Amino acid sequence: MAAEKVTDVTRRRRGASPDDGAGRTAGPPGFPDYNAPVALDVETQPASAVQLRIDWGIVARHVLRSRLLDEVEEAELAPAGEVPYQFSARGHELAQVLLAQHLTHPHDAATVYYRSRPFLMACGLTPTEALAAGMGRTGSPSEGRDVGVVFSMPPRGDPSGMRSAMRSAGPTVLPASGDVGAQFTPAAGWAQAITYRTRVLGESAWSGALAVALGGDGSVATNGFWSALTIATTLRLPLLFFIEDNGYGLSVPSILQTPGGDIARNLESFAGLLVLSGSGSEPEAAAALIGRAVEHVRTDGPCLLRLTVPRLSGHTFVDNQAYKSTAEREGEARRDPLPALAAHLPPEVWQSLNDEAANEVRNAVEMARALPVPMGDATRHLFFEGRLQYVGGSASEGPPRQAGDSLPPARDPTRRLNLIEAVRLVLEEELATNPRCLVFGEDVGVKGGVHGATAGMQAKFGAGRVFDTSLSEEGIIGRAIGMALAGLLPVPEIQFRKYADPATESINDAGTLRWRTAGKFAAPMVVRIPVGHGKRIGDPWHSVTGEAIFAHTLGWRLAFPSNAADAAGLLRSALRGQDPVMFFEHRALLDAPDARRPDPGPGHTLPFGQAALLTDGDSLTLITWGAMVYPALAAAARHPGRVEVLDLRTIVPWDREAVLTSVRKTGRCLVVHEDTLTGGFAGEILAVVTAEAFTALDAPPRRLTTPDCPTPYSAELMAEVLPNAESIDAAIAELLAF
Ligand SMILES: Cc1ncc(C[n+]2csc(CCOP(=O)(O)OP(=O)(O)O)c2C)c(N)n1
Repeated sequence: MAAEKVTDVTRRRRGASPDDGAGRTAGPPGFPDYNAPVALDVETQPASAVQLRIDWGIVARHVLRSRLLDEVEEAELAPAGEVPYQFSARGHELAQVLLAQHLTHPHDAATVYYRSRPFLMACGLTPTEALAAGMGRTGSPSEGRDVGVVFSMPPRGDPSGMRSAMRSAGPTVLPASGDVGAQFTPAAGWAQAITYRTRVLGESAWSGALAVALGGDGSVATNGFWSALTIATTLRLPLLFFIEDNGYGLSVPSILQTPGGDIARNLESFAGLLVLSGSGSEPEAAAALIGRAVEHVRTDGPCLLRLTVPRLSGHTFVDNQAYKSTAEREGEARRDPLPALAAHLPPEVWQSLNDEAANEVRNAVEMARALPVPMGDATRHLFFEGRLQYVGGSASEGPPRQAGDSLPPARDPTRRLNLIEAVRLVLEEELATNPRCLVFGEDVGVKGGVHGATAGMQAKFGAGRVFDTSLSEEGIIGRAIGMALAGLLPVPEIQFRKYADPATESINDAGTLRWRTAGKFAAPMVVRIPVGHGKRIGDPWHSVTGEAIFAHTLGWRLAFPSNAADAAGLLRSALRGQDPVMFFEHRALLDAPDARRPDPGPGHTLPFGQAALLTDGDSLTLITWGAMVYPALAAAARHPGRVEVLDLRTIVPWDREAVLTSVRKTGRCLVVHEDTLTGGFAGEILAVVTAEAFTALDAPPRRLTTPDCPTPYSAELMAEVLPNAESIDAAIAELLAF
């Protein structure tokens, strides 16, 4: 096939300079000048910046190993069921291997997808590891936990195979996701971390690094793609969108993913983006385009490179491609990059590389078969278990911080704080003592947050550390993943609980990231979310608590404090932990007199999983949390000495022992929460109480919650559905009389 037109449309319209003439500026005063040219550090100056000379022998070696591995899987291992879920990369190899040659900066990172194995192998993944992954064996990157082509890899060695002082390490391959499109925002997060570490922290070792996200033509239709594109271009981040367009997303043609089927063409007018497009089957042309793209990203900002590639096999082994015509398949075969690559080498060299690769693959099959099947630890690594991950978290570059170290002196202990002040004080302490901590979200910058939690913070710590973001919750959480993996401590705010909905995919992926990599990677972050109804008003959008959904979201800790002191202690613990944390701030409590407490001081931490016993009683245990604590206390006061009120304070983990000890003493149990009934967290507590304390019960355990309906806007209607002191009192009376 004739060489495709190489498109470069960006030079003529690169827009966003600090003042681009349209009145747009780079950001508020103090905001890092993302538009300023990046000065490359001499020692870490990437190879691409000095015109990488491609060694076609090395490229051929990687391409052939990948091709032969796919062939063995397709001919032998998949039909025999030894690799139960096989994704072939035949046709994609050349483009990916060429890309890997350029990722030579020690702080380069890539987010990959299931068809990225050639890239992984060119970055150091061995054929044995690749096969072990497909076979679900020990010794694979996920230790048999994840689909064999859903990879992660801490940096290793020299991806180009060429010795040079400038090529000391391969990229960090961030944990891939099985969700198409979920790879883009973490890459944007890593790219933003590069910018942060270079420009805000002045770490020259990070200068010139880049992030690249690999994706197919289907992935350009996803939310994650557009979110990352907006972030990368508005902030001019060193992010390469590397799109391998094989014309199909499974069986759906690319014309349904983007109009006309060519994302590069459609992005021609996107400001701040270099757009390149060409064939991934032609060695010289592809190498030139990739080199150009990488160089641009390292020095100038984001680029989207679309390379057309053939998909020479089905989407997976079981896909017979009946949706493609014979002519189409023949056309794809003609675009196979291997013959063109072979032409770059003398036939005898190609033959010997082929023989070598065949031997290597054959040996790898035997070695992978001999690896043990992972047994008995499938539930480990959901949370931090005491051994620090290799990649991710601000502690991974130094010892974890101890409580009370290098904090500002104690404040006036007689001062009473409201809940929002407590949150603000702890965040400011963290920003003051941990330069790797960043606070960001919608309106948290100049405005100080719609709830005021970050008021004045940007002025104190600068717009490089406390900043506003584009309106994309997937962007906020996905980017926090990338930042955390790059060693920062992101503290994003989601403006209201309901607006975490668009981030669901990223939240789920962040939670299972440690587990999926068998403890090698982790993305600790603290996500602050105002939840629940307001002091006087509610509605279906701003009043959700929804803790049950996050309790069911694997790998997240969840704090739900009811007062200022608990909020301070739990937030400080969260910031020093190694797991992702959801930190709920109840809107009705932010400034409520009931929730105010004396300042517990800068060393105060509160462990997760420790309930507070608020009243003593001998006849009933009332378990609650958040804003429901106060009507529960009012109701309990009407039954002096009889009701033991427990404030759980954290939902994940929750204090089973405190609950069971109390229920065994009182014989009765009532759970009250603001979240709705069906599937609410009360169900979980009552299931445990019933199973573990059945013989101690004198009455059926009960729950009192908002019924299964959204929070209404009318104050009268809202009062009708929320539990209150009267309805709680009635439930207590009923249970006591049983
Ligand atoms: C969010 C999400 N939706 C659907 C799927 C199922 N799925 C897996 S791959 C795929 C097609 C993706 O095509 P493309 O991005 O073009 O990559 P290619 O497989 O062609 O390399 C689909 C629909 C998924 N994994 N994730």
